[in-house]
Amino acid sequence: MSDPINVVVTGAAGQIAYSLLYQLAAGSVFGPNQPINLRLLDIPVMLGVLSGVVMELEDLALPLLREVIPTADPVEAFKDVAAAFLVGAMPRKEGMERKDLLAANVEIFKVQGEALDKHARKDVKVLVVGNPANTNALICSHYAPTIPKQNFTAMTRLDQNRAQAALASRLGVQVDKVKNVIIWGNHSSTQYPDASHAIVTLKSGTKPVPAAVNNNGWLDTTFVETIQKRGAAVISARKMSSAMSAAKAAGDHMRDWWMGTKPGEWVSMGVLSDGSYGIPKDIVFSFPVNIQNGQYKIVQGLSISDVARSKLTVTSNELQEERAEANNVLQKK
Ligand code: NAX
Repeated sequence: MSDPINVVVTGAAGQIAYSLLYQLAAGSVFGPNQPINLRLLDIPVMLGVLSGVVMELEDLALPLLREVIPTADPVEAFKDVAAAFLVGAMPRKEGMERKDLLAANVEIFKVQGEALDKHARKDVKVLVVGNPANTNALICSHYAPTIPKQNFTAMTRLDQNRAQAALASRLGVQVDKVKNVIIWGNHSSTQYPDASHAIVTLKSGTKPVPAAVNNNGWLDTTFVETIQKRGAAVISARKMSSAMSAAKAAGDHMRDWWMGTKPGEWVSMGVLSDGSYGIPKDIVFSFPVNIQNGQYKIVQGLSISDVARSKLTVTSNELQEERAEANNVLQKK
């Protein structure tokens, strides 16, 4: 058994955290030999609800879960954390413009970036789930200058999981038979789910997904739009946003970052662009990555079709606009 690590979850009284916390306590993310101390951050008005979550965590009776601290104080929450799930964010209310949402969140992620900078381990792995996730991750890293920029990531794994499941369903295979589908860009409706480099294992052997689907029209339109709009479809049916699947994806993202990816396989993560594939630098953009020893590398050398290039431009333009709006808000403060 290793020594326990501190793990913080923000928005800990919310619905994604409710599913995520069990995975963390059960060892599904950091492994069966890694005990954890949980730091649960929410806003003061939610501390009553959070105390119920703490009771349930105790009642799980799971040996890997050592200490649980519920708090509304970012200093206490971020103390010596090795991993941070930044789930809590200001939700979009009716009539709220995108820039109002961004303004509210910029402030939250500035405060949390500063707290991480002062109190977290310098090798902390930060996963931003709260929306707008990519730009929130960028802001957060900006306010944590002593932590390497590559330690800040945004979640597009739910989009990847959705895309993988949709392709498996189309091909009539188990979901784990499909690999290497890519989510490029922003976790928003401009994201580009790209199946052109994906592979599928069929009874007859391994095949490129485009050849197995044999319908580029479907792959370029219906498939892309279904994944882009999947979040909205869940809200329309459930009257609440995706939570179980979002929590599972957050666990997948952190587990792969912690444990690594298998040879020849990649996963998508929102990471600071280094200019790969002609994407502007200094935006948090979802790329395919390989991970080894806790370090990810953007997969290089993939071919980008003209269709893909135009979609990458749309989503990177949106991220540049978000960054400009966020900077605007911060300069006014
Ligand atoms: P909930 O509204 O159920 O929970 C959010 C929690 O965050 C609340 O308990 C709230 O009090 C708390 N909170 C607000 N401000 C906080 C602050 N400053 N510090 C700490 N906690 C704070 O939302 P939930 O369904 O759990 O969703 C959380 C976030 O995930 C939202 O921003 C949502 O849009 C985003 N999502 C991101 C996804 C992704 O793929 N990146 C997918 C799922 C989800 O939509």
